[in-house]
Amino acid sequence: GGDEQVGIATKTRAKPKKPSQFKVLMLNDDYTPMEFVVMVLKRFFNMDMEQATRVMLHVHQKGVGVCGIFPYEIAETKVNQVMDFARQNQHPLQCTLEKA
Ligand code: NFA
Repeated sequence: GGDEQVGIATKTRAKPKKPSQFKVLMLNDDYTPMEFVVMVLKRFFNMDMEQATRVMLHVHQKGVGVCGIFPYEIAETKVNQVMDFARQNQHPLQCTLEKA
């Protein structure tokens, strides 16, 4: 018969694409108390006292530091949680995202 299905080859394999990762960065400022930053790092990034203190001092001395690396939605949520918590406590602490 003349009506057989003839078609072009179609690629069906999905490209194995990793979900892109985002760094959550914390920025230094002159006003947020060191103890508050340590509390934020413990509360939202599950750091212990030693890790939190090390990251806080790094940000204090270098101006910026990495709190963690997460898939986009989680990184976005962390940034919002930190910014809300800082605002509620009237501290100018800033947090942002950067593609890893
Ligand atoms: N620089 C702030 C202070 O001297 C402490 C701080 C550290 C703020 C890290 C923001 C981020 N009180």
